[in-house]
Amino acid sequence: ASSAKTAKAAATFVKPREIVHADAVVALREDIRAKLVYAIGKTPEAARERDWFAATALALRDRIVDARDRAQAGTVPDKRVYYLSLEFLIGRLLSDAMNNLGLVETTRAALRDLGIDLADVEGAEPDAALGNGGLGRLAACFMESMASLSIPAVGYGIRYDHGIFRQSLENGWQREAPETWLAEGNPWEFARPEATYTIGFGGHVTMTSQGDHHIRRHWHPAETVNAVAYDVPIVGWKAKHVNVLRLWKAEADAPVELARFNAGDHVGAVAGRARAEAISRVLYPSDSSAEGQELRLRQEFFFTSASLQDLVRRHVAERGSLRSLPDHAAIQLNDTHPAIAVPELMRILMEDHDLPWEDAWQITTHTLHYTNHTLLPEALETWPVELMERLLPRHMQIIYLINWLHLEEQSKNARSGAFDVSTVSLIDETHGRRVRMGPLAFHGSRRVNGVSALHSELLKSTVFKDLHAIEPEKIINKTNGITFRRWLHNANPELTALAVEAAGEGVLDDPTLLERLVPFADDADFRKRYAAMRKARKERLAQVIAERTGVTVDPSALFDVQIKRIHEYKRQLLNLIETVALYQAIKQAPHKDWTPRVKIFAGKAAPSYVQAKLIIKLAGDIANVVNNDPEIGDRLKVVFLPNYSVSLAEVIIPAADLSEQISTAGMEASGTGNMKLALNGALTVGTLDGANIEIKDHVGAENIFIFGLDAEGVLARVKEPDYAAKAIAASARLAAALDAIGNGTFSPDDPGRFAPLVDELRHGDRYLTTVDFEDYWRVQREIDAAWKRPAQWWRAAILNTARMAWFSSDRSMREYAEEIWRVKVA
Ligand code: B1H
Repeated sequence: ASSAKTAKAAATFVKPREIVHADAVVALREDIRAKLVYAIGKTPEAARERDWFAATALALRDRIVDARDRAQAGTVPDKRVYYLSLEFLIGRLLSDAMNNLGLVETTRAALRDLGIDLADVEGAEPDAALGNGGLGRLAACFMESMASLSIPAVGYGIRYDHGIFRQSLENGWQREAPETWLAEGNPWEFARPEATYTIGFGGHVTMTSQGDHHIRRHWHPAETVNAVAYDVPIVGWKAKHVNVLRLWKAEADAPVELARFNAGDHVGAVAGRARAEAISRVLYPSDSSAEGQELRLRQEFFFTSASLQDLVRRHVAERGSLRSLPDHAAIQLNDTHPAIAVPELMRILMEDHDLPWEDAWQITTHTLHYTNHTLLPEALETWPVELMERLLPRHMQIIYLINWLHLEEQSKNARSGAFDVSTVSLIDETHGRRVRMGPLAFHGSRRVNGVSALHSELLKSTVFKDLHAIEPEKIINKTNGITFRRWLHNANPELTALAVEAAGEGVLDDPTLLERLVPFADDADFRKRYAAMRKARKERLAQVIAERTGVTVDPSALFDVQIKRIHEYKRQLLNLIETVALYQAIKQAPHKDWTPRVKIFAGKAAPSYVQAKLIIKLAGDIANVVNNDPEIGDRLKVVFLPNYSVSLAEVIIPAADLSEQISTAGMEASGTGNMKLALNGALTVGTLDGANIEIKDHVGAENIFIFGLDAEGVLARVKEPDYAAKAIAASARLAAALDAIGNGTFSPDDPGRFAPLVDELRHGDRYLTTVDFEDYWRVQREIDAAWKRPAQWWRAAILNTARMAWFSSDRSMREYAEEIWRVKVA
């Protein structure tokens, strides 16, 4: 709580834009007091910060409900969006709620009257960390933007008891502990036990003849689990609209098996309950790799089936016939995790609503849409046919029939002569028989989108090449975005105040007005104040670094930030090798005028990802040597901040001078941290990958540092034999850095510790780290030089802020609404 307090302290000296009405303060104060006493059951004297948080959240939740009833009471929207996602990384909701209700200063004043500091209350809220990284955070930004644009939408996901694990460092090694955000309840949610659905697993399928050629099939699951709804209201900007995030909790239909209990088997009587409830117990902690376990498939089907049953029931209640479903519902599948929606919607339409196959297919393929988030082969989901047949026998039959009709169509189709049907089949026969969820989602959807311009083009030329040839209109691009309410207004109130001063209040509603900052980039006084804003944020981050790592850093040094999941393709290792090379260069020329840098890393590794965990250890070992070398002093510091989270990102991002976006070109589908950092005025050092390319187009090539091979260059280089050995032979600097890492310079207690990392670079280097090293070194020295010209540096930083408006998730959501969902935006 203490560092959250420091992070928020600045808000007190920003002049409030909000008009604070004394009677509104009194009303909120009394509501908070009443919630504390009657809903939480505590006296103000006995209340802890966590209790004040819950009371404040409950009082604000009442106002969100009032806003919803004012805006939407009794109205049936023409069309709703249903966003199905296994992850929603929403983080803390208090500042979102206050900001969008226009009650930040009112809440601060109400709590002050009660003798409570708002910053402490904010710090007491646990992050809702129901996601791994970019994919889950994107879903959260999209929910906020849909509410702000008054797009009627429901987000559907799982109410995990345990979100992404808590990371700590033990001697520099990552340790995982369970995360417990629900331990003290969740004041934002409404339990809706009346919205409970039965989810089946296993069992068998029967056939009944309906006369003539009509055969009906019916699934008889062997096992059933209940899905119980919990609703979190999501309030949009200025409280003009409220949507709901509906999260499903798994419950056993019989909490105790009475017969076994009565027979004396008290433990066995509750075993089924544990098995059922395991489904919503924990988020799978893998980012960008598919987890092939049975429980994961159960999670996917559980939340998909519950969500489809819920929206079908709502549609029938409002409209009667399911034939009009595509006119009133647009379902977005966030990656293939809910791709089982294709056969499940077919099954519901045919089995529960008696529609013939052709009609069910027409409805399904005009209602579903699919977003792809990755090209990495290890992340493309496939499920063994044997497992699907055992867990979802009816769905497997439907998939077989969809595939048969699809392949028949292709063999009839003249154009198909050009390719082998096995490349478009929904079943992969090469690694045992497996269902390919990407092609299933593609074939069952009306539109398929990638998440950046480059990524969408690569979808067409690589993973979906042949399916794209069959339906060339299906793949479209929708570049990702971020919500400016959280990532600018809430995370950086000082920069927001500067933007309002320069561009007017309207910039809060319409970020394209940030363009009005462009002329201020040439105003020396404005630059000074922009730099002062950054300095204040860096001082606060320095405090957090000191508290959490014990390392003292100088806030006037260049803060160089790489914050994201640890993955080889994201190349934290490239950054660390450059760190070692820089360390060696400083040691060789200690009297040179080096630009002081603080290299800041944060991010979690999947618990089973051995190389990623070793990279974290390497960062810590390098930090120990570099930070304690008296010859280095403040010229280079290295810190790894543990337990990266949405709330930690909110502290780091406004304090960053340099944003590391250095993935191997063609591998990062988009990135969204890159957008948050550039919006807050960090200059990007990056490859031509994902959305970096579009960021460069917007901020201008002279205001970003691009290096390395592009995606085409990568494709060409991997065909050259021994590319890594050649790159190492050509760079003495690289060779020396690798030698130091490999020979135990940073791990004298275990000299061979990092051999696996170095050997992989020397003999494989799938991510072309060695190949891009020299150009990365070159551009980093260019950055050192640029830091020494502050007028130009801050000019470029201001131009980044001024030109990032296009990356608002409001723009993304408007594009989805118009081109995919065909829903009206208010
Ligand atoms: C992204 C994932 C992902 N792409 C599998 N793919 C997962 C894949 O649990 N799993 O099995 C979880 C997550 N996540 C990210 O999506 C991309 O790497 C980013 O580049 C992109 O910005 C983000 C949002 O589109």
